[in-house]
Amino acid sequence: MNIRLVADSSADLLTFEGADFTPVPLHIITDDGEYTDDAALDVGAMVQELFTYKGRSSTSCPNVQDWLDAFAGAEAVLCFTITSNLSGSYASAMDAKQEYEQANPGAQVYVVDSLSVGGETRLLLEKAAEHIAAGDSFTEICSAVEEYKKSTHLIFSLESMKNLVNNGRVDRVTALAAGLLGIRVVGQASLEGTLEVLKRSRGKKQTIATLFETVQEKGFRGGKMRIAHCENEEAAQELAGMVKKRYPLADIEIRPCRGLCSFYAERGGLIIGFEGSAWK
Ligand code: X90
Repeated sequence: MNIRLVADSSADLLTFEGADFTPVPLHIITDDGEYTDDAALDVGAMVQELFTYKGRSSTSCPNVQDWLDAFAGAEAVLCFTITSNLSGSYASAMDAKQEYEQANPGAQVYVVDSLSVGGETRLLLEKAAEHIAAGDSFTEICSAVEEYKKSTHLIFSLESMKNLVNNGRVDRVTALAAGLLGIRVVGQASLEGTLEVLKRSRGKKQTIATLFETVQEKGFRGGKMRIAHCENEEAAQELAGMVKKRYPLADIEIRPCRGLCSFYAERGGLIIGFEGSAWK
């Protein structure tokens, strides 16, 4: 049985080597128009335009039809969404699952609520791909992913939370307590899939040290780490270097954020998914 992997664009993936993979874009909307977070999006140009743009901006998640189009023709689908606590993506994927299974008797769709974004979702996809390659059954693969999710984490550092606050994805009190201006915030995707501020830091060096300290506190001991950055490759490399020095065998990959994550993380942001200890 062929199993298709599907993920919304919060996972920052356009392709997935060795798997039947279909990405589904979210959208970034301004008064001037709309950016679709797909392979055709020029992320750098979008970040630059948004940097000088003064009007309103927001995002929207895939609708049921978008998901149905991605499922089309598949016998079995493993679908990954951004955290259901900050987006409607999971809810519309669940509606699409129901519709697809009704319209295609025998077809199976399993929707994974990543409770996260970016690199953590990517780790879940990698786990699924591993089990698909091993020839495991659909049920086995789904439970392996859910089991793995119990010990994967996501932390981030942000130089601005403007778009997160303006779109109600983090409450104003949290943002103000964190300090909106001039202070970098280090936080995590909480167990419930919300944005939780953990620490504040000043300056680039301190931020990277804080990130390194935080991954270790959360149980990273040299396993997989997936770093995404919004126009901050240098900081991503520095963090990777620090991790490699302590854990030479760590499996680290760095990539730029695509549109959705760039919109919310903003210039300078780092988003890090990694293997740690089990959530308690
Ligand atoms: O449905 C939509 O319009 C999408 C809403 C997405 C809201 C949050 C995106 C966060 C992107 C920012 C740093 C990581 C935060 C992790 C929190 C779980 C990345």
